[in-house]
Amino acid sequence: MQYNFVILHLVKSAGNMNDINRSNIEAFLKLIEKAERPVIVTHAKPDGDAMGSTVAMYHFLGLLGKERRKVVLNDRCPGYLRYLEATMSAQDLVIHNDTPSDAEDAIAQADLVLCLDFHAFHRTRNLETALASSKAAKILVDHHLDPDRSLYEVSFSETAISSASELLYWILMATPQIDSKAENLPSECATALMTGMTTDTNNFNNSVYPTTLIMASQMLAAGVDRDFILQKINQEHSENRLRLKGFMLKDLLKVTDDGVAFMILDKEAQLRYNMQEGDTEGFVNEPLSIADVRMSIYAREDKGEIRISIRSKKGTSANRCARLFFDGGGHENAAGGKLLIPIGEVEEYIRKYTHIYMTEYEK
Ligand SMILES: [Mn+2]
Repeated sequence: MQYNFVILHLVKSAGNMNDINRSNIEAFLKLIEKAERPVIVTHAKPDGDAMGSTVAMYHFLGLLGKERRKVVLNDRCPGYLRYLEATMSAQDLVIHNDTPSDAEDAIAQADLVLCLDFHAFHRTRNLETALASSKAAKILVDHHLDPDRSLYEVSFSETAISSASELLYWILMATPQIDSKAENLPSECATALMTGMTTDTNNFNNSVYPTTLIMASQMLAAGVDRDFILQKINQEHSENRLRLKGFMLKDLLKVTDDGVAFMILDKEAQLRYNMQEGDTEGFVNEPLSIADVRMSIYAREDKGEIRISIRSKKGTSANRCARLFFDGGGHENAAGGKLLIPIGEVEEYIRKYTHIYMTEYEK
């Protein structure tokens, strides 16, 4: 087999991708070649990067002749990402929310599990138990902090990268099958990877590394239709979604003296605006446009818990705040978590603990 050392050298020198090396790539391909029933999983409430890396891996497995591959999701992706889902054969997609036992059976019967865009099994929600008891070999492709590498035969874990989709791009480029030519990627695979990188960087607004732009350039040269992707992710939403955004920014947004902005969305408002999964994706970034704001928190009432998204400006750690006070974590400037308190107590909680955080931990 020929391995392309130009690519290996490029990603090594431009980024910080120690895991993309010859022995890891060889081990990755060997596991796939051996597998008869590979299963791909990603985190619950899949976003563009989760779906992008998942769908791309699905098509790469197809290229390698893995006809019996399956994608197992905890829940279905939001509507604006259905164009990615639609490139897969419907019988290869199993969704735990719809058919729990089929999803668990698929994981139990898998002889290889590819884990994409999450650092711990619990991020897959209802798939956690099946993953933990699976004896199959596992491969990790992820860009979050601190994964447990002992759970995986092969792990690609890099944090100095835009997205799991970009990481998967460089992994695939280093394989003999793709041979460092983006035009060798199946076109559905390339579109999915470009989507994941574009959504996780918020269209090149954050987490852009030298390798990110090289990837974008190579993808455009290979004919990936970026206009189509941008239209799908930006211009296919409902009128309700835009009105909900207006309501949140005008009526819900509060800013504390510590430079923390927060919005708390209760069930009643979600019903009033007929909110669909994924509708508020990205809204948490908006308050960072305010000069005095260093961190933005979005709290949403969701089945029995309060889901928390946190974004911060450079120099303030969303990840540390999420770990300390919101039972979560993530990336340095983009993290998430949850609260198990009544919605009526969330404002007081956020005010109290972000005050402690900003005055005692961020000084
Ligand atoms: Mn991601």
